[in-house]
Amino acid sequence: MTDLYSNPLATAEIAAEKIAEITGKKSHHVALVMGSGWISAADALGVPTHEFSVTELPGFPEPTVAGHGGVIRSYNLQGPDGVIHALVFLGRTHLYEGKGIEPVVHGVRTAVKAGCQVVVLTNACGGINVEYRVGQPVILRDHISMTGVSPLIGADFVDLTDLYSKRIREIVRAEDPSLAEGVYVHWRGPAYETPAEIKMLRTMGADLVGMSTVPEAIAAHSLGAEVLGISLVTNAAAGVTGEKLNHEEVIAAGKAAAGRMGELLRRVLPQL
Ligand code: 8IG
Repeated sequence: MTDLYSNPLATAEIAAEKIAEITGKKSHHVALVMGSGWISAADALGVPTHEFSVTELPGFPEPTVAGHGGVIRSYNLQGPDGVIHALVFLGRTHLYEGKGIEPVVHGVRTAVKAGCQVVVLTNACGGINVEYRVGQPVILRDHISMTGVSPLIGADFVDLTDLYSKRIREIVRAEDPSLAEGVYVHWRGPAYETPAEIKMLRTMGADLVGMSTVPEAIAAHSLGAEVLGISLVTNAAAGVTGEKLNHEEVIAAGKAAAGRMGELLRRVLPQL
């Protein structure tokens, strides 16, 4: 029997076949995972050719968190060399949901099996770097895993030196040279950090902290896809300003930046 936990890659392959069947597109070229607050940025990509629920595919759990969609869209985007097919996931599964690591990376595995050689991972996060402002997008240059949880099993000693593709980062920054680059920390959550933990993370060289992206980046890279990560700073991390953190603030900051981010993605995706 094939299920997500006993055979994750085979389940991703079946999910990818189902996407081809639903969309009538033999393969997709790029995948985007839209984190909290990013869902409205997807609207700037235009009108999708198809939209369906993740629950139509094997291996995806019901979505649970407010602001996280559980919807997949397929877009045809006009690029310099013709039309590219983009697969857009509105929302994701997080480690803090307690379902284990497999559902967290099932979307990107499915996308790579569907043909995507580029995976764009977006998220909302806290800003550790005191120079960052709420509403500011930051390109991921590298990460630190504070969960230690890997999606890989066995002797899969994959190199992560160029995990966040330098080639793609250069394309993005050519479009918008004002974008900062930073180091993202994966924190399991669901509780945010304490002020003392933020001070520790800053000392370790971290600029951003959030509860996603890192396992997906590793899973996509290990299957041979190139990865771009973009964080939207939606709050100052604990202790940075003295204010408390809340989920509504996150959703509001995401909505405010959605136009700029959607436009950036629309220009960049066909070049990848
Ligand atoms: I949005 O300050 C968002 N996600 N760990 N810390 C962590 N995750 C976050 C934060 C934050 N803000």
